[in-house]
Amino acid sequence: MKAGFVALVGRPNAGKSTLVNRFVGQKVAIVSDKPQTTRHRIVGVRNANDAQMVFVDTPGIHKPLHRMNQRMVDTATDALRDADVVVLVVDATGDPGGGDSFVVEMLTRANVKPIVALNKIDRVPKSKLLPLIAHYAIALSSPSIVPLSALDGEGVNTLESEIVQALPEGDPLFPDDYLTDQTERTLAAELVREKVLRHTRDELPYTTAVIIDRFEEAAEPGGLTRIFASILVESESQKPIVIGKGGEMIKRIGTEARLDLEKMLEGRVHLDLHVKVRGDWRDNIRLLDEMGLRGR
Ligand SMILES: Nc1nc2c(ncn2[C@@H]2O[C@H](COP(=O)(O)OP(=O)(O)OP(=O)(O)O)[C@@H](O)[C@H]2O)c(=O)[nH]1
Ligand SMILES: [Mg+2]
Repeated sequence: MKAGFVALVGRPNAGKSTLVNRFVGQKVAIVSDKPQTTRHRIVGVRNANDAQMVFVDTPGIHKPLHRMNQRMVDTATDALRDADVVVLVVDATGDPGGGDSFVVEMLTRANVKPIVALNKIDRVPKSKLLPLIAHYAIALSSPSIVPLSALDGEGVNTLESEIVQALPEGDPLFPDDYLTDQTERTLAAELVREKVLRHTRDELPYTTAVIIDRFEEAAEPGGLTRIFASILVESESQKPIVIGKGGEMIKRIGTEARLDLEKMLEGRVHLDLHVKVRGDWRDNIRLLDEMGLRGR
């Protein structure tokens, strides 16, 4: 039996959360086409092939301009320290740039030899893949490199074999029905934020956070769960964007999040959303702590 922690790290938008969801077989991390979607550490477990892989999804590594972003990047670097295996997830649709070199240097400094997952090959011609493989082979002095698509699953089995091979021998760290450390409360906040990310653009995805004010569990299985949440924005001018014309946007966000939540909770959900202005939330220690964005 093999068991251990597998950290997924890389630049924002590379596909780390998509990959963790595929490995777990369930949505434990929200996904969007906007960078910096994941803001905290997310554990998702996979039991297969005589191994327990404890995946740790991390925020994308970027230049931090707010306290929130510093905590995000710290979360990613801390995950390296605790990992038995590190997977560097790379978006293979672009050419390697400064951000990619920064991540490679960080791994080298930390003395980490990652497995490289070249992701999104469903959108990359084979001719573009070879130079990229050569680039990472040189930059990280011949690591194992696996081209794959987290979206359609191609190559994911190969990555899994590489991970299992690299894991230490050991007993499982969690019971085999344990899938994630994310509470229903956190997942509820995240699913609302996912819909905000999906429907807004420009600075809104970065300046929005979701806080659960009250979470009333269903009295019986399949019963009604009542969730009261606040969507935080940074300025009065952002409020009408989230609310939309005649409340159309907030209604759409609420409906889509509620449908996801009803599936997750296997019961009816009453979701009550409010938009609040909190000018400094990205630098507000109390709010960041409350959101589970832990500092060092
Ligand atoms: N075409 C394609 N798109 C993908 C693939 N994997 C992920 N994506 C898309 O890439 C975008 C980012 O995916 P995420 O999983 O949120 O990326 P992430 O690395 O977790 O991003 P952060 O949380 O911001 O660091 C989403 O729009 C995904 O649907 C893939 O294999 N192929
Ligand atoms: Mg993510």
